[in-house]
Amino acid sequence: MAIRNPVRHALLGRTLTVGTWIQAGHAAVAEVLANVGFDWIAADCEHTDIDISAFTTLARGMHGRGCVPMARVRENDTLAIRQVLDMGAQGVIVPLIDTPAAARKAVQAAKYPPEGVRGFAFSRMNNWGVDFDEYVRTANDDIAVVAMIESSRAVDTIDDILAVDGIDGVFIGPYDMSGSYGVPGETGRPKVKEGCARVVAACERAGKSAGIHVVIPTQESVNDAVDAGFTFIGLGVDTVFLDRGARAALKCVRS
Ligand code: 3PY
Ligand code: MG
Repeated sequence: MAIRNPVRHALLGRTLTVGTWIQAGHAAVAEVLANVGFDWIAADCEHTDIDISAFTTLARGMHGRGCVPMARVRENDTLAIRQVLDMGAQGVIVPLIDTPAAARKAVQAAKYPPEGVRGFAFSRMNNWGVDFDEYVRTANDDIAVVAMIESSRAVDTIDDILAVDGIDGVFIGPYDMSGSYGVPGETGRPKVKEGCARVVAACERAGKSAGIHVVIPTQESVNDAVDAGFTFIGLGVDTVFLDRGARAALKCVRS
């Protein structure tokens, strides 16, 4: 079956895609960022007040603007994954996956039977039933499932996580990762970087994409991520862009 979601295709082909992250749940944020030209945008439903209703509004802001809407769901929860897929996500990024069993649960939530347990219903993504048959036929091949690797335990089991069919790639959460190594926020520490390098090497072996969130993008941090072999790069966060842009503007006047 054809893969129509270019991001899933890129994940499995280990081709570079660049996305960004939304924490402020207003449609204008989605519209502005979607117009910038990112390949994908993930709405963060884990560390924010973005609920399913706010997510739907964000997805509406992204659709038709050439980027693939994704959701970082609040946890590895079957209903959380089902709802974002029904309401606008073409991919899910599932936090804190550190065992193959957790990875399998995430994939099952995202796939229709027989591969998984996703429920069939009329929903926004099948045009409220108008495109039900076509959507059901293509969804399992179309939807990207990305496991977040955010702990030393996950690094230790990375080969088994990547071996789970339906996991298209992984995405490192550098802040949780640094916390799990006992150095919260110190994402550049050698033991954290070593953990990240083990994830990239495992992805190369498995033929799947390694991703990372470059939370504060600078030329150096982006070059580091690309040079390290990451091909699924989350660039910045709406709130960080706002903060940096506002500070830079104010500095023009104050300096
Ligand atoms: C982390 O750094 O842990 C994240 O989840 C960033 O998205
Ligand atoms: Mg995290």
